[in-house]
This record gives sequence, C-alpha cells and structure tokens, in this order.
Amino acid sequence: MKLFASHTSPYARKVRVVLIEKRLECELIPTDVSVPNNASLEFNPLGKVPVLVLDDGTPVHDSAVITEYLDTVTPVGRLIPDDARPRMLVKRWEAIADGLLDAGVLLIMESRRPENERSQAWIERQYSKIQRALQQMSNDLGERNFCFGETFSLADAAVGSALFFLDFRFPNILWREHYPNLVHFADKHQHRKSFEETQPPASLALAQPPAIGVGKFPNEKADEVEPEIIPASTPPARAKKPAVKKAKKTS
Ligand SMILES: N[C@@H](CCC(=O)N[C@@H](CS)C(=O)NCC(=O)O)C(=O)O
Repeated sequence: MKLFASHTSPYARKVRVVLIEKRLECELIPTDVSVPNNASLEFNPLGKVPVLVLDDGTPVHDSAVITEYLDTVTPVGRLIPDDARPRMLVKRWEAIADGLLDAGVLLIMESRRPENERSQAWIERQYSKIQRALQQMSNDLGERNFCFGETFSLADAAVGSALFFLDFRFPNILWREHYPNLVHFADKHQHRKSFEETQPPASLALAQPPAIGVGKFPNEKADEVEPEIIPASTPPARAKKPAVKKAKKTS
C-alpha cells in the first residue's frame, strides 16, 4: 500500500496513527497539494490528501473511509467496535474531530487571501465551529483517558490529531487554558509511539499563525439577536465546563 500525504496534514496524521497502531506496512509518498497537477489528482478527483492506494491500484480516499478500511483489513489492534451503537459513537468522535480540522483548514486558506478579500463573517463562523467542537469534546470526554471505552480507539487517533493540529497551526486558540481534561488527554497520548512518529516537523510550522480576526459565537437565535463578539481563544460563555479536579500526568 502507498499513502499519498503531506507531513503536515492532520487527516493524514490520523491515518498514519491508525497504520502504526495496526502495525500495517505502508509507503508514504510525500505530496504537496498546493502544487498544480500534484500526484494526488491521479487517484482523487478532489485533489486532497490523504489517499491510500492499495497494492492492486485501487485508490481509497477521504480519511474516514481509509481508517474504516484499515481497521477491517487486519484484526490486529481493533480501533472501531463492531456493534452498531459503540461503532457509531467512535465514528461520531472522528466526525467532530475531522469537522474541527475542516474549519481550521478553511481558516488557513482564508488567511492566505489578500486581506481585503477576506470575509470576517466566514472567519468567525469557522472559529465558532472550532470552539463548539472543543467544548463538545471536553464535555464528552469528562475525566476519562480515552474518548471511548478503556482502550485506544479511532476516536483517540482522531481527537489527538485534531488537538495537536491546533497546537501546530493555531497557537492563538488557547484551548489548553480552557479545557484541562483535553490537556490531560493530550499529555496522556502525546508520547504514544503512533503520535510521536507522526509529529509534523517543526521546520514546517507557519512563521505566523493564521490569527485572523476573532471568534464570534453565533447565538442560537442568531436571526433575532446580535451575536456576542468574544476572542477566538475564549470558550462559549453558556457552555458548561467539565468537572475536572486535577489532571494527572501519566504517559
Ligand atoms: N475530508 C477529507 C479532507 C482532506 C483535506 O482537506 N486535506 C487537505 C490537506 S490537510 C487537502 O488535501 N487540501 C487540498 C485541497 O482542498 O485542495 C479527508 O478527511 O481526507
């Protein structure tokens, strides 16, 4: 198998974490999607990475399709439960983590546009998605070490990749100050072999974080009430904080 991916793509990182957890051999083909006619286009009409190409040449794209496929090709280190409800819950964690990434990637793209072409409303919309996703993750995680069950699952691969992406690309989003249970989770997993081996090189960090604008949290009745403007680093005022006594440092 071959994986077309960049060293910085957080979706690719999730897939690479899964490959390592499942002890699957796969050749990484570094692919820069910003280059016109890059290699990913041969296998994915959407021109996105990651793309997994099987030994018989079949391309598999969208990271969630890849992770599900990889989990079924070998019983080693199952990461997605078989039963309908637990399976849905793990995949739901992956969906929220991927959705956070989608918003982050859109913010990075927006920050690359000339300033006078940026939409502040669009920027705020994306920040608010990230903030609500973090809040939901924090609420759902509670004081547990794993997103689902008692062992490492696809949910942890996805959430870890999303949190470490924020550290790498959005130091202006101060999630570590607001969600001690997510910090505990990140501390717990950052030295796991699969995360250590897939860390993006520091040399590829952005010189400037895409700190464009502030986060605006749309009120549920946004049509009637003007939404409150608060900094991107502040969680929604009405959302409850998880009851975390003290984040234990384990690893
Ligand atoms: N839903 C896709 C998203 C993948 C994605 O957006 N990848 C980015 C790199 S982080 C990309 O290839 N962007 C290029 C583009 O959108 O043209 C997945 O989960 O695989």
